[in-house]
Amino acid sequence: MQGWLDDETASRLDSYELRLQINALPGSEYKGSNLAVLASNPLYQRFAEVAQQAEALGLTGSARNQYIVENSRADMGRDSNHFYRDNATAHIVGTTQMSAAEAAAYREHVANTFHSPGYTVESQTYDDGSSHVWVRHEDGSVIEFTHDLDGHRHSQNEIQADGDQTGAFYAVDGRIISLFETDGAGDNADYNTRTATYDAQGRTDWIDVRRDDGTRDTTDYDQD
Ligand SMILES: [Ca+2]
Ligand SMILES: [Ca+2]
Repeated sequence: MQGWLDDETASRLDSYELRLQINALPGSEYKGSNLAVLASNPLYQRFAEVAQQAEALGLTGSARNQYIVENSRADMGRDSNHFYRDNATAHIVGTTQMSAAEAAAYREHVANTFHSPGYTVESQTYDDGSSHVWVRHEDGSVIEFTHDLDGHRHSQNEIQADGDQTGAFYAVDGRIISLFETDGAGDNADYNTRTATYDAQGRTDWIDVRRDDGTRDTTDYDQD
């Protein structure tokens, strides 16, 4: 099982590094959507995080790659709603000719070992070059990302299974322009939506609260 997931993780790591190389090429049309994928796919985010740790540990070459694979294996197990975990399990159960009782125990062991919630990634690139990515988790929560033509993150929105949402809009330099919350679950009596807008210095410029009864409260701090 471990070897199976490691093989898949290593080939994903290859494609991750290829994407990084593509980004280093000047004038690639593919660059914006490629950056968007690198920034929003949970496995690639994990690679970026672990690669940094490997670098801090002074690891290079195959030792570095091995470190990344070992520390991303559990993340690979979550990918595509446990597609690789479950396929490997079925293969192992079949080829080792386990009895029904053994197979049940083995499946349980695997599910307990690689237990992080699964997810799927869906993405779309539009005619104007901007892109939209949805990471849908097994528990019903979704993280949505939008990126512009050049791959700058434009927005990020987390939608919980109960409908509550929290999100942000970003300027091209990564600065937060606004934060918003939506009480989709209807369990917060004091608001339906609330939005805070920030100026270039990060100061609160504007707060807009819409209540469940349709009334609205706005506060203008009149910043730049
Ligand atoms: Ca709520
Ligand atoms: Ca409410």
